[in-house]
Amino acid sequence: MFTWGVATSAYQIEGAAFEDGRAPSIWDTFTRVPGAIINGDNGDIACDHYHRYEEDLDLMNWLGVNAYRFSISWPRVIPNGVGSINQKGIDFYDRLIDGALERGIEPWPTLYHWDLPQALQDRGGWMVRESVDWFAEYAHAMAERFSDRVKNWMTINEPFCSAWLGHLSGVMAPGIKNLEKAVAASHHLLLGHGKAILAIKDVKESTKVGVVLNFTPAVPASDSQEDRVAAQLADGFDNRWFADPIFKASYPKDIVEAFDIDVPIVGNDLSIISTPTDFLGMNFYFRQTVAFDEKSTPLKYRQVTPSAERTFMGWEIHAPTLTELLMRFSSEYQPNEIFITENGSAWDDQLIDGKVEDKNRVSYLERHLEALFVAKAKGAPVNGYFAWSLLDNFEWAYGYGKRFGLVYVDYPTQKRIPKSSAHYYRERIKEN
Ligand code: IFM
Repeated sequence: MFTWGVATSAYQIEGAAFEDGRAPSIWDTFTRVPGAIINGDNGDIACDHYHRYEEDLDLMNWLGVNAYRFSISWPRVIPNGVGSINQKGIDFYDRLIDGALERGIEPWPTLYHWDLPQALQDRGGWMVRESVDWFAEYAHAMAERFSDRVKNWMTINEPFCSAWLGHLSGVMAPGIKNLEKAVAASHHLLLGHGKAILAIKDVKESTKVGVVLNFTPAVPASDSQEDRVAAQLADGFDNRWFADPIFKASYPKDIVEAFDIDVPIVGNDLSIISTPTDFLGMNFYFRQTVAFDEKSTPLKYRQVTPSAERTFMGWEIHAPTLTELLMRFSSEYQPNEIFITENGSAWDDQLIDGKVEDKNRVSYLERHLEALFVAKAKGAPVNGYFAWSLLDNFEWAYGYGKRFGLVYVDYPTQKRIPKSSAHYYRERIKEN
């Protein structure tokens, strides 16, 4: 059966940031940094999903999805990151998982979608090697609580963002700008992923465990040799840096050389990182066009914006890239199974007479689903699709101004209004 789902993440929708024993995460801290987030927004209330999860599960039921990808808020269930468990946090996810199952929806939790407990950041966060064991301990504890009902786990969401955006460009929490620290964080995130697989399987061997990587294929701005090298580097930095260790037990040589920094590999780290995953979660939004740029650091290229159809994020819309990516990945890395764990688009949605007619999102969705099924017909082992996102939500450094939901959220009233794209997705699922 094809998996039809929707995806969300804890910090982006839950709210209830200071309730029932939840402790701060690095995002609670980062959103307080002046100028870090557009409009000074934060996730304190977000979509109030913590209190409205029943209504949100009903919406999923109405859509007809058979899977829900969400993330567990680490500081809600283990406020200090390690040590004592917050039972009220566990109770919330118990209710969520049970409520999903009652509606015939499989729960697909992600363990880490960027909200590291602040208590662990204070001890060095992902930059220090101990983070690997903190994460494995957390994974084990969650598997013990939920693996009686959860059949598919995802370890880490988009380590690219945590490592590069959180520790190199600093546009995401924890807001650090240092290549050496970013490289260390990337290695510990990957190692944490490997150890988390072992921890989950230790609780229940038959559980399926995957990782979620975001892929942004790169095309050269021109035919010049320099631009073609730039596209290779962009592919290495964005895509291969995270896929190669997991699927090939090595870091890409060209990027290691270009960084000119030692990756803090110890002993058999690479064999732990490449512990077989049951599936790959692939997030795809857009492709990038890049050009050689002598002055750019740490790699000599920059993104350019040739005229093309773009979303409200400024991201190019190019659905055939999804087919190419799925084909490339299937042959180059040979995962057992692939699930598109995120795909979607932000638009300047307008609520008019109680309706949101988001034709652009419908068209984006339609084209990307078509691209997925072309790849499937050609043999890519892609067995599911999760639309990003169920709801409009807190879009990180962009705050609430960028809406990705199939369902519009009127934040002052927290009213949920299914957009045209929700109706389209519902019909598409029914047809199948
Ligand atoms: O909102 C994010 C999500 O948290 C991770 N993947 C990309 C989405 C859109 O930017």
